[in-house]
Amino acid sequence: MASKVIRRDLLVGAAACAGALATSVNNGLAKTPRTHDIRIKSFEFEPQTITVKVGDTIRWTNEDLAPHTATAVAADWDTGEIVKDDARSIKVTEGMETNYFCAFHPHMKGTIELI
Ligand SMILES: [Cu+2]
Repeated sequence: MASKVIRRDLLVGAAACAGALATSVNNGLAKTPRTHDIRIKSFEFEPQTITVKVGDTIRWTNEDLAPHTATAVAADWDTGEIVKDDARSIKVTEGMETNYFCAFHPHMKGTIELI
């Protein structure tokens, strides 16, 4: 019993060290890719507008019973169908279309602000 507790503490300590190291390394770089989460809930993208940088990842998670997509208006990217409780990610690339909608429910719209 006691050894298990100690082992868990060591793991937490190691994870904290790795996190601190990653932070200090990243501070020296201009770009730190981020993952931006968008919830699809009640037939809306939430948040509807997000601000991202090239290299970041956008992840849509569907909390509705109905399936949805995040599809670029110019059709240059598409998550494909996202069923309930599933998530799909798209990596932000230079010049990608920033307006998107749901292919099944075109009134659902979202905007990506690329900086
Ligand atoms: Cu939809």
